[in-house]
Amino acid sequence: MAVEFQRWPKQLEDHYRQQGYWNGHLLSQLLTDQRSKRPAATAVICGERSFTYADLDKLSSNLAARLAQKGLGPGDTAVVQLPNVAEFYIVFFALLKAGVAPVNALFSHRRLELTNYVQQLKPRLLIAARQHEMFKDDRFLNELGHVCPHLTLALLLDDATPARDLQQWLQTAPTEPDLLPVFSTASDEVAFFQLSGGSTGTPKLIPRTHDDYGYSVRASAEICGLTDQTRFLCALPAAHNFPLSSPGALGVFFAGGTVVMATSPDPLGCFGLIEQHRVNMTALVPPAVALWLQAAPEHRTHLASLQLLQVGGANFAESVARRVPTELGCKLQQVFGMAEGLVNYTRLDDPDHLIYNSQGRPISADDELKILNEEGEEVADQEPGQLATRGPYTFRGYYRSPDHNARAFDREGFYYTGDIVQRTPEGYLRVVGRVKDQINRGGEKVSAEEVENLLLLHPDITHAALVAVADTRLGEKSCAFVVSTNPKLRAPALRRHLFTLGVAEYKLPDRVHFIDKMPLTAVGKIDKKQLRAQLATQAAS
Ligand code: J2J
Repeated sequence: MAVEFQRWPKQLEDHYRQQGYWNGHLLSQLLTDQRSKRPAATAVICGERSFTYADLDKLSSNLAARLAQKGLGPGDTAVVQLPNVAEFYIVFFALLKAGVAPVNALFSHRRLELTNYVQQLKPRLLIAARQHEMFKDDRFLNELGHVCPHLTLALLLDDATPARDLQQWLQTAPTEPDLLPVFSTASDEVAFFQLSGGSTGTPKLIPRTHDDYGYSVRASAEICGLTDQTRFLCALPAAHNFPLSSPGALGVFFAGGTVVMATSPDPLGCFGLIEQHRVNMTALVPPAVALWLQAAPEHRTHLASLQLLQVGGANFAESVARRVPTELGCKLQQVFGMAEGLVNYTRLDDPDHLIYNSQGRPISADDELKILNEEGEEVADQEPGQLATRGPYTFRGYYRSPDHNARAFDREGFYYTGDIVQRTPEGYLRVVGRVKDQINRGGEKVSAEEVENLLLLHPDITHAALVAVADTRLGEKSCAFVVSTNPKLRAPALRRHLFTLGVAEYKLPDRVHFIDKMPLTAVGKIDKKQLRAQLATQAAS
């Protein structure tokens, strides 16, 4: 039994294998290879604790074996939510070894997101942390059990009862390992689910196979020059595609280096870790870079070991990009990627104009790109158009979403990214806009439709529209326009409404405008262009 997903056409699969992109390895082999090569080397530093490759391998094997004893294996799924701690990787490898496909929720996700993942995947296993407000007691756990009766096993970081405590499951080897069921997973099956930034009413899950994800990790590690000397600071949420795979922690493990965990990108915490652990590389979103630049003058000596800063996830102004080498004392690499697949990098030896003024070029010679105008025709170099792509590590369909997939892909299997880009004569991309209905809040993606639907659940609201508004710190913030039947309704009550529904805090509208009626387009849809124009005029005045 395996998890269902949309495969690549056979001809492309054969081509990807012939080219060596898909090498037939499971993702867990990244770890088992290093366990053989350098068991005593440090793989992860997490606060006062440090884990060798042998530790990571043993702890993840313990958990994998005990899950297998419970009958979990290929075809099973899991919902996992852990903060930036070493256990995030240990659990990830354990599930890969057991053949259980997890979705790794962000730690900022709350009741609504987790319930949705559980509804979609119907997992038998949940792994979470008691430190999260949702899991302070068992109420939400029980609720999830009602939503999904399959969910029979919950393991929690820092649980008081040994039977449910994740640490116990990691530390204790199975009693009769010889009796373990032997499962086999194929490398072209789903390894795990990535989260889409989303532009639809409900969050979408992205199936990623061992073969496709493994290729993106190995190729990224090579492009970024990772070695066993790499000491990577994971300051973004560990589950996010960027710090996980571009080349991220998995790339570092592939190269035999060390990942240092940070709880957030906060400059002061990170600068201390960089100095203490001689970190030489990290990945940030643009708003965090701005904070680092602000803090750097007084703390420049802490950053002496830092050689490479990767920046991606949202628009990065050229004027800020140019300050990185002089003020932080390291090289800059721009990264334009997406959890759906395609990742672009500026190369380490690129000329300045590309490093500062482009978002890089694709990983693979077999990443196929089309840049299309509104009529669906390919545009010339330098002309803006929507980016569509297919390739050896770009997925072919969201999990169980046939209607949305019919819109997100064309007949040739190209995925429509919703990003407006320009291609330079050198074949590099510049991200210049977006057609998808999403707000990019400094790298955190908010689907307008998702928040609008939640606003409309309020009894006093008849119409709602969420649009982006320019913000100096985050690049964009969200602004909700609402039509209400209750003249006394105020923004705090609306935010409370959303918060009570259990949505992640970053999705709450930063601003709320009450209006009498929505502007409509000729066909009667809400005219978001006009709403954005209103905001722009207000800002200008
Ligand atoms: C402008 N917009 C960007 C950039 C992503 C590496 C890096 C980032 C992500 C990521 C990732 C951008 N400039 N440099 O998965 O592996 C916007 C685009 C894109 C969307 C994807 C990775 N880099 N973006 O951000 O799935 O709109 O992945 O389509 O979170 O972020 O978001 P996400």
